[in-house]
Amino acid sequence: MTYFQDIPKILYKGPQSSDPFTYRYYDKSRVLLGKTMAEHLRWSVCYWHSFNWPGSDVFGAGTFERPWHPGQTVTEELAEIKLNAAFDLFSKLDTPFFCFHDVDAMADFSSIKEYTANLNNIADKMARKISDTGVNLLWGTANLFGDPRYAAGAATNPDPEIFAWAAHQVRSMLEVTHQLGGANYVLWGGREGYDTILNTNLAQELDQIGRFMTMVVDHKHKIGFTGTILIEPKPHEPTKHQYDRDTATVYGFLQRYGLEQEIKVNIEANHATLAGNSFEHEIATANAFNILGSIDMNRGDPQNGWDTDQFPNNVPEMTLALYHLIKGGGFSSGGFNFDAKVRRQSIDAEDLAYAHIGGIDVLAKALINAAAIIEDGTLDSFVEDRYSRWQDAFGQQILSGELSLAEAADHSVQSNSDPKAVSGRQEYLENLINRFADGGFEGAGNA
Ligand code: XUL
Ligand code: CO
Repeated sequence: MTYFQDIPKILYKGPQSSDPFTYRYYDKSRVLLGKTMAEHLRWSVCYWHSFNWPGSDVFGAGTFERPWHPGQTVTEELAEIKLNAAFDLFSKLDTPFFCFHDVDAMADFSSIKEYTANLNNIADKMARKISDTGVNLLWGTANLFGDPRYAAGAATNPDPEIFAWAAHQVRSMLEVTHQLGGANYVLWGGREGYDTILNTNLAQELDQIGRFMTMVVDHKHKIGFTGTILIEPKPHEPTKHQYDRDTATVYGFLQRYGLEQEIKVNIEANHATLAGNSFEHEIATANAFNILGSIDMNRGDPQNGWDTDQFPNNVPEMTLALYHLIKGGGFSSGGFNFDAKVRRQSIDAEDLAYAHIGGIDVLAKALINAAAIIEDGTLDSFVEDRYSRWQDAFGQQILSGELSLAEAADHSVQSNSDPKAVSGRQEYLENLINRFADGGFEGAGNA
């Protein structure tokens, strides 16, 4: 008997189903473009929003009454009640993966020794749960932002003793992630930035975090962890400015510290929009740099300027995201982690089920749409055609470095060329996408 005892096992029943405890689009073994839906989506439920957040906000206390609820000290016993409930929900949703931060799952601690002991304790219990249920770890991470000691950053802290505490947490969680067979390890630099530039030495802090990332990568190789190390970009919140503000910025950072072959990105939809980018821009940018690792799936609210971490519900938007994801080759070690939380008034166990059912169904429907766009091929051949002149001899000479600026310029002068603009066909392409993404395709896709 657990908190989720009244939630049935969620099964695929097709688009006509009106039972809210069914999947209407997520049919895990349905094959699209040569892979099953489960293989494409590799989705995951996160511990922190679904099992730790008490429903509090800056104006009020927690609204959720979970049996393992924090607010009191999290004992070993409470941590175990939470672990059982979490794996019960994972199994009922039939999710292949989950994610957690060290402090999400373990009992509270008051010293570095107790931290280590409590983490190892829960890791042993979790290992048994993983083998009993077959729900695997998509990624592990360490919380380097919650404790007051990290107020001025973890790796970027002015105090090297705090850097060392962060090193201990990351070493420990990297080893636990390895022990649990995790597919990736994530570093989100929640406070690796500044609240005011008045007290901040940017160059110093960047060198500190550059060194930290190198140490993490070295340790990964030392212990034989074969998963991928991921940085999760976010522009701000909780700090005014975060150093890993978006994918392009992270790529520049990785190149500067020689880490671009070692670390990829975990792109979060709501972080992308906070940075002033679209979600699909971030995916396409990561593809262009070959650093797409994994995705934290959620959405913001266009009227709110903060990280609302809502579950996705916009199929046309997700269709574009899925299109770019598949064009980039899809996930290898990564997946879609629902870094999303139910609203503060959604206080019941069943609300957690509805949220995940809706989220994965939106992704499944978007995947069906994106596969149809790719199979149709019109969009892909349009883009290919648009650049086709670069395949000609002159284009190739430019790209291969054969021509200087003057030689490229002389080509123009000598041929007396007068090239004309051609239409970018934006509206035509938007109409094309709507043919697949507005639901009109739904019947055909599911016939
Ligand atoms: C915060 C956020 C984190 C990371 C993991 O905005 O997204 O939950 O995903 O630390
Ligand atoms: Co996230």
